Amino acid sequence: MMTARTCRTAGVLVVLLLVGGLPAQAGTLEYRHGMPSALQQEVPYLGRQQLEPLEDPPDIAAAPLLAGEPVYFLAELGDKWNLPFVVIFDPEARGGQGAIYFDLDNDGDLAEEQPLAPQQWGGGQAFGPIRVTLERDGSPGLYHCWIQRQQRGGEAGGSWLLVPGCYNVGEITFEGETYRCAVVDVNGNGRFNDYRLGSGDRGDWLYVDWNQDGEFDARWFGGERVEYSARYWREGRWYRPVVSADGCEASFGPGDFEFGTFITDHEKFTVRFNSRTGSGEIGFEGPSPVQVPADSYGYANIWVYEEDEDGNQWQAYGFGEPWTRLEIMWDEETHTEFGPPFTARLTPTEPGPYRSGQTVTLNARLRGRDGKAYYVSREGGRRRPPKVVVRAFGGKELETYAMRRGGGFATYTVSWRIPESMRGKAVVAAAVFETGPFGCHVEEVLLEIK
Ligand SMILES: [Ca+2]
Ligand SMILES: [Ca+2]
Ligand SMILES: [Ca+2]
Ligand SMILES: [Ca+2]
Repeated sequence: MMTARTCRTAGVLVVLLLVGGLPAQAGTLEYRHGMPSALQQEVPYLGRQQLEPLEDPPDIAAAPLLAGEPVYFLAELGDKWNLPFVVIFDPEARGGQGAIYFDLDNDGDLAEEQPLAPQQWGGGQAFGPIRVTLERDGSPGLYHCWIQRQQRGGEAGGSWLLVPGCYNVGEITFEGETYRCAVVDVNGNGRFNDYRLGSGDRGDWLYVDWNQDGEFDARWFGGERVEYSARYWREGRWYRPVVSADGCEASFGPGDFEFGTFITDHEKFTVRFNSRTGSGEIGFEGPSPVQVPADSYGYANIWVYEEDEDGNQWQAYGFGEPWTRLEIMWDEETHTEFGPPFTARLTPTEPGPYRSGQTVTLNARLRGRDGKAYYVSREGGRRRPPKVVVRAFGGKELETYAMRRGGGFATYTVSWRIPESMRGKAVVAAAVFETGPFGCHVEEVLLEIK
């Protein structure tokens, strides 16, 4: 019989340090579990794993006595090489209240499992707590989670989630200082040390109370959320974060990587790159040049900052396709261009010539030199949509129309009913964005109207 292990006590850690040679700065975190709503008072986000109903029942040894038409799920928890856990939802159990059966010992026998009744939580139902022993890096430990059903407007199925009912909290040492930290299983797979590997993927988080105000700031960048990765950048230096799979230990080691030099012509910027070799996402700030661990990266998110003549701070945020690849080679320089000066492009969704009275849809985007779409905003201000300006060919301004957001990331659109007055004319249309101190080239389109 194995003994389930929760996080080690300080006394046990001392012994392990002598025997196992763990890094001396390894913190020992305390495992907390409970209702997610209660846990979120300390940790803003606990994570989730989306559960998809299976089309066919999985191969199981024994089923519980079911009252209704069951829905089957597989939940991935613990070590990657373990079989997923079988979950059964019986909508008619407990007099029509519904119940969840979770194969706690993962032996395919669900007849032996106790039905879990729903509790109302978070605008839906939550079944739990599920208290399961997981193997993580080969050692067994306790993990608490809930199965949540989110239903909108009484829809029959709804969406199903596995929500962690736990996190680990304690202290971490960084540059000789001690900070409060929490380790969160954001992708809800029972392990606390997953890297984010691509844009459609999620990794786990380490919260560090950097400003020591007793709270974890969940803002995405510049906050206190460390997206767990093999490399971590803070105030111009790189570190090697280490979190154990069970989330009980967290430390920052020295960032003794092989570096290349990243060069761009922006004075102030922030970028996030996905590693294409499986080391997780990294983020760092300019000015250029920056020493960056040698790796093959894909661009994920980019921010460029500039100040205008009146001292206002402006920000351009770029994301999405094209998924540019960037190779940072050891001891070599990599020059790259992104962000402004922008190109403002207006695209009619159907080809001309057009008729007066016809309604044409015009889309506009602001593209950076990397080809990505960008949003531009002034600090403290709102993102202003662009205007479409229509001019007579080679002449004066005829009409101006306000655009609205729509049709994808950083895309604006307007449905333009071509006025009678433009019949038989060739006009020029362009999208005019507010780009503050950022340079912008406006591309005009010629529209021939019959
Ligand atoms: Ca059993
Ligand atoms: Ca079982
Ligand atoms: Ca995880
Ligand atoms: Ca804080």
